Amino acid sequence: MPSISSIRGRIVFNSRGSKTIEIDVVTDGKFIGRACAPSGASVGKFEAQSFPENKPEEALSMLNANINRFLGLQAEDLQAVYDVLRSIDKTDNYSKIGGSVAYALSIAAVDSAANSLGVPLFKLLKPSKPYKFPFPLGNILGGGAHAGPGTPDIQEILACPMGAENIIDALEMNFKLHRETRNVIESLDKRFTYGKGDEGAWAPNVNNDQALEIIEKAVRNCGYTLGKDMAIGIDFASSSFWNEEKQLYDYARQGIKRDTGEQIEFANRLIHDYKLIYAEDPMHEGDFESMAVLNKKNPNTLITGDDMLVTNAGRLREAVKYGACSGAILKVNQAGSLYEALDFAKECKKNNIKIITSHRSGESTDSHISHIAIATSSKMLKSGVLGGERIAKLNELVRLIEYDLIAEMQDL
Ligand code: 2PG
Ligand code: MG
Repeated sequence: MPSISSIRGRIVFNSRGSKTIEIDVVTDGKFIGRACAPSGASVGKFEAQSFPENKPEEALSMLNANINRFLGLQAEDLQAVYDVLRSIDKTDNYSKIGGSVAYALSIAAVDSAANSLGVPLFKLLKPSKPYKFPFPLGNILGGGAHAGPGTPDIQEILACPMGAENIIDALEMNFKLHRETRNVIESLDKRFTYGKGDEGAWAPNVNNDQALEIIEKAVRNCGYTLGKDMAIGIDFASSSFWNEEKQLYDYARQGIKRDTGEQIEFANRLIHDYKLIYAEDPMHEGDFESMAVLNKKNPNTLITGDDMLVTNAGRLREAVKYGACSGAILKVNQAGSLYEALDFAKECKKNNIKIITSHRSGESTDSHISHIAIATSSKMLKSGVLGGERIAKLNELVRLIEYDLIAEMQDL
C-alpha cells in the first residue's frame, strides 16, 4: 500500500490570477500526486474558508508546520488524512488551516496513490462498476458575480446536451451552442466585444429575459429541440442578490425587485417556459421552505442546492427534511477535504438526491473533478465550456474513453 513519504506545498495562481495553494504528495519516494485548490466568487455563507485570515501564506505556513503528521499515512486512506486535518483544525469551516490545504492535500494524496497503484483515480475512489459519463453542464451565457455590471443578474445559463448518445457528441453539442450563442448576440449587438465571464460564458450587455431569449434562439438555430436534444439550466446564485434586510431579491442590473412569493413565481415561470432541466439556487441559501415549494411543483427539473447545501452532509439532511432539493452540487472545496465531500455524496445517494459535481469560477488546469464525477455517479459535471482550465476537465473525460470500463452516459 502506498505510504506518504514527502509533502511539498506552494503558492501558485488560479485562473483569475489570484493566489492559491498547490500541494505535491509523494508516496514510496517516487509516485507524485498534485492538486491545486480552486476558489469561488459567489461563495456560500457556510462553506469552508479557503485560507486562515484570508491569507494564502498563512495556509502554507500551517501546512509546513504540520507536514510530519501526515508522513507515513496510507495515501489512499481518505479518512486517515481527514483525521489528521481535523486533529489540527477543529473549526467548522477550516478557518485554522484553510480549506485550500484540506482540498489540495486530500486530493494530492489519492492522486499519488492512484499513480502508485497504476489505476485511474475514478477507479481508486470507486473500485467496482458501473461507471458512466456525466452529462457536461456548460455555462453558455452569464453575469452575476462572474461578469461586469452590464451583464444579467442571473449568474449562469447552462447547456445540458441531454440527447447526446456519447460523451464526444455531448461535448460537441455544447461547443456548437456556445458558438451559435455568440452569433445570436452579435446579430443583436453589432458592437459585441466577445467578452466572457470568469468561466468562459458570453457576458453580453443584456438583461435576464433577453439572455434567455438569446439562448432559446441559439438552440433553435443549431437545429436542436429545446428540452429534448438540448436542455438548459440556470444557476440563479440568488443568495448573491438577496437583500436580507429588505427581504427582497434585488435584480439591480435589470431594476427589478422580487419578494419571496414573486421569486417563486419567476423561477416557476422560467422552469416552465424554457423547460429547464436544472435550476440551481433559485432561492437564497437559508430558504429551505420556498425551495421545497419549487421542488414539489417541478418533478422534472433538478431543483439543486449549491450555496444552500455547501457540500455538507448536515445541511443536506436539513434540506431533505423539508423536501427542498432533488439535486445537489458537489464542490470538494466547499466541504474542505475529499473525505467529507464523498461522505456528502453518500448522504445524497441515501436520499435519492442527484449529484452534480462542479468546478469553481476560479480554477486550475487540474482535472480530478472529472474522476470524482464518475466515482460519485454524478448525473452531470458542471465545468464550463471553454477556456484552458475548463477544457482540461472535459478533455480528461475524452481520455477516459480509453478505459473501456466506461461506455454509457448517465441516465437523466
Ligand atoms: C457556482 C460556481 C460555479 P463560484 O456558483 O455554482 O459555477 O461559481 O465558484 O463563483 O461559486
Ligand atoms: Mg452555484
